[in-house]
Formats: sequence, structure tokens, C-alpha cells
Amino acid sequence: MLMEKGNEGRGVALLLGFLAFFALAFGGEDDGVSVWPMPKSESHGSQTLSLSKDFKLTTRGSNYPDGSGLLKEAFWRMVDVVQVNHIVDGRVPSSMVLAGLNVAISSADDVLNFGVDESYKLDVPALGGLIYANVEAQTVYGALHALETFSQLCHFNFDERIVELHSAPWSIFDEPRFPYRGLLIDTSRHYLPLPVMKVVIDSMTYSKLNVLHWHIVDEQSFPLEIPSFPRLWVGSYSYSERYTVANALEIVQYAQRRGINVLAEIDVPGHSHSWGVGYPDLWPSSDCNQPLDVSKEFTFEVIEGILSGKIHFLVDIVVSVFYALSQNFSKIFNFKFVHLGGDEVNTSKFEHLLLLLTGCIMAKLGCWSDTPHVKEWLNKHGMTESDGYKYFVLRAQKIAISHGYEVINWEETFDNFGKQLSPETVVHNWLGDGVAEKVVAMGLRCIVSNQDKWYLDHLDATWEGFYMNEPLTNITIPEQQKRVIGGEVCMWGEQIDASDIEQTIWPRAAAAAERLWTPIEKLASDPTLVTGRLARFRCLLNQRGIAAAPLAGPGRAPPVG
Ligand code: CP6
Repeated sequence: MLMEKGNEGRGVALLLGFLAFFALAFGGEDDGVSVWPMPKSESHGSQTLSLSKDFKLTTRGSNYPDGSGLLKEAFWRMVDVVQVNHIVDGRVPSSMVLAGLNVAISSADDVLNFGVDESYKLDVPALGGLIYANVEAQTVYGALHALETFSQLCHFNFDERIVELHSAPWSIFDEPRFPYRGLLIDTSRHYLPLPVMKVVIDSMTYSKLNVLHWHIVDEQSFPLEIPSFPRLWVGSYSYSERYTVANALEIVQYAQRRGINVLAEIDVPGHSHSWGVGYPDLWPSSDCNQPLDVSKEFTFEVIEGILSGKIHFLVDIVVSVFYALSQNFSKIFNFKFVHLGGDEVNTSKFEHLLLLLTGCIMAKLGCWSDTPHVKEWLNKHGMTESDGYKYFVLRAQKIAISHGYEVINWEETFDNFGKQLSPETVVHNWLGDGVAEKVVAMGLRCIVSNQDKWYLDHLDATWEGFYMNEPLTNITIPEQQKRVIGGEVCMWGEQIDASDIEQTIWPRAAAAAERLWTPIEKLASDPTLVTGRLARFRCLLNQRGIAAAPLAGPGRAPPVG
């Protein structure tokens, strides 16, 4: 009886194998490429190799000295996630065992910044033995992507306890469609401990996202230490819910060693209640505690102090001299861009009234002209509230530019001031569709994050919707297309914290990551065509310790009844 059952099983397996053979032989999808996001071009065969227990990194023909060990560390992380350390030497003939990976990098330099060459070539031979798989890349960051892709070709076989690599030989050439592929995290609404941020960074590398947009401060809390104004982080939730300068540096360096730039956001002039907890002068009045007080020079001294790290007051010197001499904001956040927010500044009485009528908690935003000294200042300068908002945003831009940054602002700044923004401004869309086309037609650059498609805090947004959001909709002129530098999914923090951030981000962020990486011709026109591959990627995240939700997770209505 048992025998029969066994035979039955084998019969089914044979039948499946037979069907798979036909599917392959007669041009059906062979489903062999389970890499996420899909590479730009690939071809493969049907051999199965296995990885040596002693899988090695070599760097013949490479110009990259790896003085900091960045590549070596990435290689050992890769070896670790594919579980080479669990291999038991078995019955695999040595000719089918891959000895290692040779990585040849052209550039000796490993400065990570916007637009760094992320391309790579990955060739896996059909036979093992003494032969190595080969990676070629312009920069070490392209090589990191190659390692990620290689890891996704590997599967741990629990019966044999070996690491298998199917469908060899492989020849892959890959590079991203967009240079900016971001994820926003928000540490003001809920503090995120450093280990949680690091896990988020790790998980980003698995789907080749390359910008961590760190929305550090907002109205609820100011968790970052600012040496030049050491009372700013009095606005944090608690002593333990703070980032020191050293913590911020640790996160930036951790990300950079994984090919990820950190974009710091200092959102002004709205969303700034927490700033005034330590410096009440930043509030127009106690009833009007955001937006920041446009009428005071002190406000701009603080912004200058944050971005420069310069010390303004004798009393603060004692506290901050040590840090200020060694590090400052623009040295730590050394990405080419800084994000200066500029969103949701409700300055007009009309909006104020509307917000009150609709019971919105942000009703106090429209209060500049309700505050006598601010109103007087506006009158003196012949400004309306809306002029004051423009003056604020443009002055903050100038400060950031003077420290070598290019500025990203939320789209309201474009809607209100358009061409008056610095020509280097990158406009960050969020309100809806159709903005990018206006921005790029006017000659500015754009990042797409339309809230109905790419906001992860919208739990009713499905992964299919994330997959189908096309940043270049209605943009056909190549020179305008280039100005859409990419897109970003946003994990706003009001409703999530360390306990559920991973499963709220994943797998939906991965759907957007493929949209931002893979050439449009290779993207599925119907998301159901990638369900299997995304489900496997989600499983891979789980295997690597990331609590990615099932594909039927966020975005699905709960069962009725
Ligand atoms: N915080 C800040 C937020 C949002 C924005 N800015 C936001 C607005 C609407 C939705 C989600 C998030 N929470 N600073 C807008 C850019 Cl639906």
C-alpha cells in the first residue's frame, strides 16, 4: 500500500515533469527567472549547478581596491543569505559545483551619489569545477546589485542540504530604468529604533531600491540631535526616542555601504510644531504653533544652524563643541539632495475656516495673520500670507543651496510658485496624477509618489495598484522623460511603528521597485502575470527574516461576515 502511494506520487511528479518539458519545449513561459525586479536582459539554460561549501570571492581584472571591505562584506552577506554555511558535502559531482564568483569592477572609486552607474553583467557557466561565475560592473554599486541577483538564482535544497542554482548557464545584463528609487520612512510620528531602520535598509537592497527618504522631524516629535541648537530635540518623545549625531552617521554609513543614499527631510514651514517645544520663539504664538514664524530672523538662523552645524550661542557651545567640530548635518547627510518639505501649509483664512468646519486637527495651521506681530510684519513687507509662504520656501532653498545641496520640495511649492523655485529644484509629487507632466514641461525635475497609488499607509492600496503606477504617463518627449528622475513609495508613520513596519512596506514596495527598475517593455501589462514571481520574492523576504505580508495582505478588504 505504501509502495503504491509512493509510486502514485512519482507518477504525478513524472506527469508534472512531462508537462513542464512540453511547456519549455514549445515556447511556454518556463518560469525559470524568479529574480525580482526582472533584469533588463537575460538568457539561461537548463543545467543545475550547486555552490561549493567553500564558495569564494575573487577579483581578477578588477580596479576596485576595496580598501574599506565594502565588496567583501557584501559578498559574505550574500553567502550568508543563501545559506552556504548549511551545506553538507554530498553527492554532487565536482564538475557541477561552482567554486566561486569573480567580480571585476572598472572604477576604483566608491563615492556613492545620485546617478552612480548601477549596471552589471552576470555570467554563470553551465559547468562548475574550477570555473567561476563572473560579474562585471562599472562601480562597486553595480556589483552589489549583481550579488543580489546571483543570490536570487540560488535555492537551498533541504533534502540534499546543498545550495542549488538552476537554469544555468545564465547571461544577464542589467541596469535600472530610473536613477531614483525611493522609500520614505517617518520617524516623527513613531520613533524607529536603529536596528529596525537597518532591517528596512537591508530589505531595500533585496528589491534594488536605492534612496531611503528619512522624514526625520514633523509636528509630533523632533528626534534628531542638532548640535547648533541643542534644545531642538527637547521636542522628541523621550530621551530614548532620539537619534544622536553619531546614530544618524551610523544609519547613513550603513545605507551607503549597501548602495543606498539617505535623503534627509527637514519639512518647513508647516509640520513643525515639535521645533517650538525647545524653542518657543519659533512659534508665532502659543495658539499658533505652526507654521514656523516667518517674521523672525531667528527662524532662519535655526534652519541655517541645522544645515550648517554652526554654533550661535555661547551657552550652547559647551554642549555642542565636540560634535560640531567633528560632524555636521551636511557632512553626515552627504547625498546631493536635501528635502525641505513645504507641504500642507495652510496659511489662508479660507482654508483655516474650511479645516475648522471639517473638524480637521490641523486647523491651527492658518494662523500667521491671526498673530499680530506676524501680521504686522507681513503688512510691512507688503506680503499676503501666501507671499510669506513663498518667501519662506525660497529663503530655505537658498540656505540649503549655500551648503551645496540641490533641493527637493513637495509639490505644493510647485503648484504655488512654479518657475520661481530654484531651477535645480526637484518637485516631489504626492497629491495625485498628472503633476509630473506639468513639472517636466516647465523644465524642472520630478519624483513621483502619487498618494492614491504609492502611499503605503493607504492600507487599501493593492500591490497590483503599486505595480501599475507608471511614472511617465503622458510624458513622451525624451528630454522631459529624463527629468522624471524616479519615484518613491511612502511609509508615513502615523499608524505604524516598529511592530508592523515590515509587513506594511512589503511586498507592496517591491511591486513599485520593479516598475522603477525594469524597462517598460519588460513589465507585465497585467499584474496577474507576475503574481507567482512576486509571491516567490515575498517568500524570499520571509526566508531572510523580513516579515513581508502575504500577497493577499494590505490592500485586501477583510472577509465579509
Ligand atoms: N506628513 C507630512 C504627512 C503627509 C504629508 N506630509 C501625508 C498627507 C496625506 C496622506 C499621507 C501623508 N502625514 N509631513 C504629505 C506629503 Cl494621505
